[in-house]
Amino acid sequence: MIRVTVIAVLAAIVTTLVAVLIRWLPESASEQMDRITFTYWFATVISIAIFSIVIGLIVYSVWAFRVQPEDDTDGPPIHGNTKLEIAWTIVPALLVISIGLVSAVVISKNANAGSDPLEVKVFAQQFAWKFEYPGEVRSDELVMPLRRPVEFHMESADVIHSLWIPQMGQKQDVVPGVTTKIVITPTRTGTFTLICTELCGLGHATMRAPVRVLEQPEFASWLAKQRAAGAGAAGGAASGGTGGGTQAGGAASALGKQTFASAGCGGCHAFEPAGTDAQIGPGLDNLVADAKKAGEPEDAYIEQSIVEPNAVVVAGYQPGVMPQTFGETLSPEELDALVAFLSGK
Ligand code: HEC
Ligand SMILES: [Cu+2]
Repeated sequence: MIRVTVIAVLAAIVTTLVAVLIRWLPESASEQMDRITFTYWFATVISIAIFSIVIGLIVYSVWAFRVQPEDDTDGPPIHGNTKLEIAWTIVPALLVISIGLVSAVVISKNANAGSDPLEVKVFAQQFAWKFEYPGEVRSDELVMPLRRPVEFHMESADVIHSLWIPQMGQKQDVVPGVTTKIVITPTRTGTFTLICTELCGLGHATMRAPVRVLEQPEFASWLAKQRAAGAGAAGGAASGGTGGGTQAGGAASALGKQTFASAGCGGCHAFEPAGTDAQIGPGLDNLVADAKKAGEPEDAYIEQSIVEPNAVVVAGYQPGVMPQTFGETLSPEELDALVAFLSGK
């Protein structure tokens, strides 16, 4: 019995060191991740205890009851031990039930957004994320206030995506035709990365978005600034007719460049003015020549290539790779600005 205990304690020390010394999980940045981490540790401690007892018994038995040389006799007949069997059925059952209970409590707490969450709409499409805050503030970057629950309402324009910020634990699929929800309450400021964690097409690996957690006052002023900028942009567009042509052109090309980035075009295309060098689709620096080859005016050709990618498939490339949904997900202004940006106007 003492020997079994010694071996079990040694096994427990080794496995505890492996569990503690290696950083298996990222440093938590949300209340939900704290609870998830607790669940992991709860199950890990139970696992280490069971593992150590089993290893102690196995190693001791293999060593103490090993067969002697030249011993060809059968072992003594054993009928089993009813008390022991009841114990090793009930104890593991209770442990598994306790893990299930802890998990259920954590899942329900993690889904609770409290009475005053910040609601953020999330739009996922191949291969980009967009966020919308109350007051129609749109952003390509996810900005969150410290210690306030953020409830995401998520929609997909095309296929199944999945939202995940590793340090914040929570993970939820974004499914076309369904609005899924998830709650995250950040517990430390800093910058993080939102990752699409459901294989969604060729550009999947590029489908990421920057995340910033700010102190609540800083967040409030960020949101106010975005609101003012949004209102300003709308006003600028309205007065564009009477304003100088150069200024309108500048705003349009800025929108074109911004749309190229936010729609994820750069994940597949090399285009010098945007500074991208991806190779999944053809380079876009010689579109004039391609339009001539197709025998179409340049702007019409570019617009068609974006809205209806399969109409003309560039030689050497497969149809159906470029997302077919830009006609629906881009606004007419964004589309015009994108065509102007690509044609170099
Ligand atoms: C998943 C990768 C992918 C993404 C994202 C993507 N494209 Fe494409 N694109 C392709 C592929 C592949 C082709 C070539 C096949 C074809 O013509 O449909 C192509 C073709 C094109 C062409 C025609 C090029 C030529 O030489 O005639 C244009 C223009 C274009 N894309 C623009 C865009 C714009 C603008 C975006 C962002 C709104 C975008 N693409 C997003 C993969 C992608
Ligand atoms: Cu995705």
